[in-house]
Amino acid sequence: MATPSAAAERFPVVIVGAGPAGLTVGCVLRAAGVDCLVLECETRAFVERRPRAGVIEEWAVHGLARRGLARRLLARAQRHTACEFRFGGERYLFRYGEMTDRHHWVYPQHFLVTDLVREYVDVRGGAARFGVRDVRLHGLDTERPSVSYVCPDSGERRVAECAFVAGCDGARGVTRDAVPAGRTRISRYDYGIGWLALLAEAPPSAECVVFGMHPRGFAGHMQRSPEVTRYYLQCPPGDDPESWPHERVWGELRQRLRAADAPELNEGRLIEKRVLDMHNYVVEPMVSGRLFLAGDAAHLTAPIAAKGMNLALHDAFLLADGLVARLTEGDDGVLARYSDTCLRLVWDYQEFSQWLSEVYHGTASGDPYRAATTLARLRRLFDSPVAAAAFAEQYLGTRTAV
Ligand code: RFL
Repeated sequence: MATPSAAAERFPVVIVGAGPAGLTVGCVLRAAGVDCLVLECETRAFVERRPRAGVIEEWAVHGLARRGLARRLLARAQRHTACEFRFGGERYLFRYGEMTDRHHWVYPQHFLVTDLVREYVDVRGGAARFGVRDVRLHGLDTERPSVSYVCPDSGERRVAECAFVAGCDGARGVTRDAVPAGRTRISRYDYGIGWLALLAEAPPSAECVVFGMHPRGFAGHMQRSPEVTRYYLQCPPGDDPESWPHERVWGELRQRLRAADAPELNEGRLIEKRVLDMHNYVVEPMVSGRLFLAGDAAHLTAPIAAKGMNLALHDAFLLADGLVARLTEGDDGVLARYSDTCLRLVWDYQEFSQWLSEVYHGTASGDPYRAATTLARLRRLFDSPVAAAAFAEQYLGTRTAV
């Protein structure tokens, strides 16, 4: 049992979690002169190396740039203007850049987290405690909530008093569970499929993102950097990554991504191999008392449509702007609308994820009816300009404004 320490510290805002959401909130608060404390259960070195997302939407990069947070990203990220679908042994290039004059950015999530930690701690002088244990929230329905945690070095329990708590601790965090029972509704959706998520020490094997729809299951190819490529293989949920040795992985990738005139895959050592069970959830409302949830703590979208980090940034921009307005001008308007505004986009992206999931997985469902309707959806993308424009809008998130 940790010993409580004597004096409580005081910050206007305590942020739990140093992922894209928490760090973005912290950076914006610091730029506005609002003090805050970031509490993170992992070490700084760990969060700066944890590979995850890569695809960032254009509006999100504009949002980061407007807040002075995209300098390194804009210097290093790749600009993507097309994706490729492979089905029936053929390749179909979807040139959304030509169609819309818009693009995606590809920048590994841990690069962005590294940039944000540096900006928050080293440039904007934000307080952060890494490696903390057993974070607990107290008094969320009062005007003076607090967050306590166990300090990794001393083993002492420390207390940070505040006016607001930002719950940015991801899908496995503790802040969501601090909401009293019955205050929020959690809607869940389980796709009933798994993805073997792989990182290969190999250059990309195509110039853009590739989606392979194959009777053996979906396969995906996504560049991360000139040296590292992310691949996905559909597998049973709960499958053991150890049952996927090197030869089996590359054999399946070659089969599922095979198409006329497609270049051979560049094979390389697999540096990450984990099974993700595809499921989503949404917490409504995203606020309880003085606790504001943001990012994966509030909603999870399986990486099917590459939306999770984008949604986390959308929440973070709104939450940070709302906290700044409240704490510097006494204006409650943005915070009052926070949950409703975020949830509109969250549900829009959830719906697109479901639609896209059927496109990816229908072919391998074993059900000839679903396989045929999947093919009809895919063909429509290439023979109906209206269907193509609708897909591009959702894939790029071009209606999103921050
Ligand atoms: P994060 O990034 O999970 O950060 C939460 C932080 O909180 C810490 N934490 C705690 N700290 C203190 N006390 C506790 N009790 C704590 N519990 C947890 C954690 O250590 C962590 O540092 O949440 P955030 O900020 O909401 O960001 C969400 C994104 O990370 C997530 O949505 C994306 O990674 C999803 N995702 C993708 N999103 C995209 O927009 N585009 C993509 O291309 C994309 N690809 C992906 C993805 C997620 C993937 N995985 C691993 C599920 C690809 C993959 C494989």
